[in-house]
Amino acid sequence: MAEITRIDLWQALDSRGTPTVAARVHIGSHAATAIAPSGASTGSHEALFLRDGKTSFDGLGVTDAIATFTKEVVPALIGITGNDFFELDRTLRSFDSTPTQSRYGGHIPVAITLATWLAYAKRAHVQPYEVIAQHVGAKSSLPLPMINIFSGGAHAGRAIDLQDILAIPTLASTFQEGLEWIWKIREEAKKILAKKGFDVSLVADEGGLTGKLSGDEEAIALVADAIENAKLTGKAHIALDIAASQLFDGKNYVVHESGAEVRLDSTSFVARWRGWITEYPIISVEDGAAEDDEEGWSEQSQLTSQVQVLGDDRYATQLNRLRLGIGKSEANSILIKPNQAGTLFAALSTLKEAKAHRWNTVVSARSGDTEESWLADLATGSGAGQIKVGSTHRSERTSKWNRLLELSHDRVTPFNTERALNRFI
Ligand code: 2PG
Ligand code: MG
Repeated sequence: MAEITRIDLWQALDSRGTPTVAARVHIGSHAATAIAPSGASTGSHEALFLRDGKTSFDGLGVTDAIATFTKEVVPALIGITGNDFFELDRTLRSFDSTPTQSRYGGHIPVAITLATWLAYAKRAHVQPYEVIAQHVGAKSSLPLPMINIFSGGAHAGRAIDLQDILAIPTLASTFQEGLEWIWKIREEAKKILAKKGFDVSLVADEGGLTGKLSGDEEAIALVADAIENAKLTGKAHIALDIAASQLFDGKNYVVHESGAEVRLDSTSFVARWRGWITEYPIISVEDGAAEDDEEGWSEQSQLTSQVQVLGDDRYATQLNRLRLGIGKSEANSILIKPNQAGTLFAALSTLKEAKAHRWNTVVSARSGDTEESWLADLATGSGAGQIKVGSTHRSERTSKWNRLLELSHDRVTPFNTERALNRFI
């Protein structure tokens, strides 16, 4: 018997101290908990996070949403088999078929579907990643990490316009080695930032360094110098999350150069970062145009042979949106965030479709994340190839790195050696 026998829901806090939903799913005597993460730079196409808007936590509370969901939806989920992700998704969507789950939000369904997976793994006496590997039909492999070094945008009080400057240990031969390389790069970046007079003890939402530099390019140069100082030139490369939706006013992109505001049209905006990829060792660019800026995305399509052109807000882990992107050949990779999709099944369906079209997949945490480590199992079991979790600092980030180190120690899954990303080196 592997059916869901009970579901408990309660309000918890994420890493930003914001209320979120915790779900505990029971399969007979086995139970597991999962907490929904939440973003700061959320896209308009992703599953919604509905908050109560009352006095509790200044409107951010979710207890009313939990009470309604428990009464109206939970009874229909009891009795569903724990590894029948499809049936769980189908039943949840029979209560709310809107693309962004606008009736109940995606936060409760995602927490329940994740907890069901984890409870089922316990019931089946297997590791969580093994359940995912079986569902996806993938060969498990430890993902190549993409790790935040310097933060700006919505994750760091808009210190710079770019949201994330990350490093990838492209030539590392083990996960441990890769993690240590990035740690070294972050230490070198810290030294440079300290010399510039910034307080390096403060960290941004995802544990990265930050500071009000003169502009984006100074921050990119800082990370490039850190790679060089760590003696990792050619072995580690830079990834950017431009999070361009945050900079777009519907017509122009508003960025800052030495304190002055500059307005750029789509072509000039993409040309701006295209210049950076020729100058610096950048091999991956996420959300290089705003989510609905068709012109910007078509500009980027010309760069798919040069860098990993990665879509986050643009696809919002939604299958139909990914299909549109594949049809236009406007990118070559997608970020997979379970809470954007609203259920585990939906996230895995999007991941499978991307892989079937040979797009790279990067499983990603949110800026408001939790102490849980299931994301590491999700990335490993699905053979996603890459993972993005934030920096090497803060427990909600290290919980994922530490789980990957555990899997690495157990030597049951190899480190991703396919490295579809390496063609951009
Ligand atoms: C992103 C994520 C994670 P957020 O944009 O990729 O870095 O940020 O969760 O705020 O959307
Ligand atoms: Mg992003």
